[in-house]
Amino acid sequence: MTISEVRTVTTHQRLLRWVEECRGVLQPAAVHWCDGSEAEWERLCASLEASGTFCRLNSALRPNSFLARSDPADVARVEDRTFIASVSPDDAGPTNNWRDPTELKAEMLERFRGAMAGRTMYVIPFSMGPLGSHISQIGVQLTDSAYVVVNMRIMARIGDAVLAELGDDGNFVPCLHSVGRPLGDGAPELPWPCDPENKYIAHFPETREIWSYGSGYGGNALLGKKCFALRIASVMARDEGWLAEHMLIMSVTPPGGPKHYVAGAFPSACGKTNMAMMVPTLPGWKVETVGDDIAWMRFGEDGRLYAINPEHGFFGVAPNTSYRTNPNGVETLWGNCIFTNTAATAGGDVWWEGLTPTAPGGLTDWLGRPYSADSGEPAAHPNARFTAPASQCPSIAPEWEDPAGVPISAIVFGGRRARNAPLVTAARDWRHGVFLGSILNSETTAAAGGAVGRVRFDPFAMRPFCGYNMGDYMAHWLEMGAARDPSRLPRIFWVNWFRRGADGRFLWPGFGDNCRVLRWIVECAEGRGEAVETPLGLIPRPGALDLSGLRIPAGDMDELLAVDRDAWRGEAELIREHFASFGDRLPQELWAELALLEERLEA
Ligand code: O2Y
Ligand code: MN
Repeated sequence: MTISEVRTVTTHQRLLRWVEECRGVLQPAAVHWCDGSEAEWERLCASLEASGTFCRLNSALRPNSFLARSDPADVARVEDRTFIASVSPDDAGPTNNWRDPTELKAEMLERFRGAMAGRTMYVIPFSMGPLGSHISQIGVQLTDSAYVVVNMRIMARIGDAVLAELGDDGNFVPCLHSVGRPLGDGAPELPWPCDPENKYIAHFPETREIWSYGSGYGGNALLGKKCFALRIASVMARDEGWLAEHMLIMSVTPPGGPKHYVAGAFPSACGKTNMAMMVPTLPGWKVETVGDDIAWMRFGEDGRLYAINPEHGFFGVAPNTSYRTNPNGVETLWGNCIFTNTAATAGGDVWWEGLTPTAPGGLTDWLGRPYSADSGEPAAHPNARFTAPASQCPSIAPEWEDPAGVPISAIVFGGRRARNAPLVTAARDWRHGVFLGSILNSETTAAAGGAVGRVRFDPFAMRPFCGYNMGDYMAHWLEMGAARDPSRLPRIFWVNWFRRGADGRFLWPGFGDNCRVLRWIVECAEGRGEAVETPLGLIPRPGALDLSGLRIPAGDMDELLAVDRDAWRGEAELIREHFASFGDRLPQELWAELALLEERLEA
């Protein structure tokens, strides 16, 4: 294809030049501009079946759906191969892997040279957020993976409509991706091509570019998600005065209204997708889903913070998604889905641990082997995923694609803590809320490997996803709330669903009963939540949490809400170390908040 042939697709000169330049380096056999149509989906899925990447599921059980099994060496995001290549190492900060951008580009160019030989280079114009929203952004991903194209079609708005929106000179983030396995010289095609020994997930924040090489999986390869919507967007948000956050967005409506919108940041393995799709246990209360992973937020002229979900689908972790933990999640998956690394049933459907209490007979595991429960191994990979259209979620909010966004009443930070962190704490004001976000932490679980129960700070649940120095990021949060009418700002909270008693039992039932905490949160947002002071923040006054229909012993409730002074003196020491790791990039206001916490602990 020559440049004149593609002119019919777009007249955007910068885009055409970039595609041509990349074609020259990557040397694909063909270039395909994705139009995002149903016919294109069908063609690509058929080609993925032919290459052995996809196995079509039984159409009677799960129409228009496919199972992919990845290379066992390409099963998750790779944080140690994720780079922030800012000009100065200090601009990447202590939580990121820094590389010099010139050196990294030279090194990666050697990998990219000829990397698409024998393959098609797909050009995917995509919009993060509804087309036409002033909060949305456009990207263009080049990839040699048809699997990536069909996943991107679910996760983002792609194709001709996006090119139309881009026009002749619209701005876009260039995202370059290759699985790193050229075909040629007799190299055989593989069901899951990749270059597992040489993965690079690189971000160039100053030039707002993404280069990904060697992996075909999830966050490494679907570049609109973590790479663009969080790492690069966080930099854009800093520069342009908005927020790009690792947050779910949900609505909460009491009987008789009014509807409130809540955004929530939780580190991995804390049940964010389940919470976004919660079925509330309080009679007459309604929860709807706007997004399960990412929120982009800008202040409106009325002084309120408006959020959109920049995504169009869910890339959810399958294991432990069940009718008990997330009925709306399970219902979302009725068809039009891609499953990656789940087990397969004898009847041509998918299965994973936790979906049903026991494994059905005749399973094939995620590696394609006959499964035996006696093996002690799981049938599905623990990071097995579903890619599902958000529109299919029974709890999706009718306004989830509103280009104006939804006004946020409350922001909730949550971690997994067996001890010390109360069920819910309200911040006194924005600055104190930013402090609570900055000290967000979670205990490592057995599933994550390494030491169990070790506290890991994950400020704002953004540790793996902030594209710049986390100290500057905290300063940006402070600045966003400064000089704004406090009565229009969202109230900020910290929650912990995972506190355990001395006997190791979870003290709080969680799941749909979390709406009881949400009830208090929206009451606080309306200025009528009844609260008492603790050194950490405000907790519900005894009796202020609606526990009707629950049988929780009073002693358990006391323990759930307790702020133990001795334990928090220890926590304050850990916070001091955490803050010190950011050196002079840690805003003084946060040191001041720590000093206030320490003072209150001694009062
Ligand atoms: O392992 C991956 O590539 C996916 S990671 C992911 C996917 C969806 C939502 N959140 C995450 C995450 O790591 O936070
Ligand atoms: Mn996430």
